[in-house]
Amino acid sequence: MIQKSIEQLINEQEALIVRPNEVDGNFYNGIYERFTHPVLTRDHVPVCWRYDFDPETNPYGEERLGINAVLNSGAIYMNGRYYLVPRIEGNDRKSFFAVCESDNPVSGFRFWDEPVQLPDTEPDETNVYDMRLTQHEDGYIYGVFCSESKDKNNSDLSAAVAAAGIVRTKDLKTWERLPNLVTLHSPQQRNVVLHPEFVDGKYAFYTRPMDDFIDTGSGSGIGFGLCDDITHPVIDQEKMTSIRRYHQITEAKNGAGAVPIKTDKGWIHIAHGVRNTAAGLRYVLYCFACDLNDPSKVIAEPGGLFVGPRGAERVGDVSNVVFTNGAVVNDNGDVYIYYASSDTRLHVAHTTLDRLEDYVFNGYEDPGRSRDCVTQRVELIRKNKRFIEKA
Ligand code: M1P
Repeated sequence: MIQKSIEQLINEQEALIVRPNEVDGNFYNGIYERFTHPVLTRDHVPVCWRYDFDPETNPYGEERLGINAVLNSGAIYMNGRYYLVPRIEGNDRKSFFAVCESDNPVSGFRFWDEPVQLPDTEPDETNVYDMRLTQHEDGYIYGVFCSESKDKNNSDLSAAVAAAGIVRTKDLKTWERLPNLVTLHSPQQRNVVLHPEFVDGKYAFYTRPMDDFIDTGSGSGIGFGLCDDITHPVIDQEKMTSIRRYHQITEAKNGAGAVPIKTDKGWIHIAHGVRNTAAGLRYVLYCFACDLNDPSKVIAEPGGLFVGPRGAERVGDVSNVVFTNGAVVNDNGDVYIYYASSDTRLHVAHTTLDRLEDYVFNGYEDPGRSRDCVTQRVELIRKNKRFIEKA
């Protein structure tokens, strides 16, 4: 039997944390770069969160509170540093949050000493996950996350209710919990994102109306609603923004992802779209932009997927999934998109504001039918001829 010492466990983890993360040279699309290694995995979670180091109570040095996955992460850039608040899922299936910090956007992320202890104001809440971090113009950093409870009105053991939980902080250390968001016309909510600016003097949320815990049912896409008072958050009207469409990547469902990024041309969203397949649901990322003066209005939506699962990313607890709930822009206009693969580990992709804006505003729209897609592609091939001749 091999029994690792505390020192060995700590040293191995340190080597993982400081490992350089290079751009993956096997991938190129001109839009963004992928990286060789994930930025966070279950092995990055401090060993003292998992092992009982007391030989009296743990003579074999066993992992007592194992971690199954580190995935979907909120992200902010603040004072030259990168902060992630990922979803950490224990072996017991319960998720929780923790703050990780680095001065490097693609590696070196270290967990703070202890996980976030959310104020326990929702007695029925069983699970929490997928926090979006919004640096709001009111001066707070808000965390909006899924607050999941058992559906007491349904005898099915798996029946659950998803709501949007809200916390706020100024330092990522002290968290004030606000009441869960109430949407008067939508029974359930997940993937809710707080817009960073006031709209008509109100707090603005991107929502995802759902009839049920998994199926969005009549919910036709990503919604948008305003609320007067964030300390008693109620949305009485939801307008639709980016909607689901037949035979597009959003057919089964979609949801807002990273907090929208402000550019001169509009608010850029990096969201997820889901379609159903014989192998189960397939999640990919896609982009759209909303009007600067009316952030409920979609003004650009390039067709197709922006990031899809590739190679090893395709396999995990929930295979064939990429998902984002955090992206940051640093002082140089670099954009880092933190995305999880297959609900198992967290990666990063890099682009720049200019490239992202070009992709979103000049990308081709999905024409909706194979016939028209061929026409679109043939036009591109013919246009390219003269450039190939010159090359
Ligand atoms: O398993 C894939 C994702 O499923 C959910 O997203 P959605 O509500 O759009 O179906 C979320 O639970 C997310 O955490 C998860 O990654």
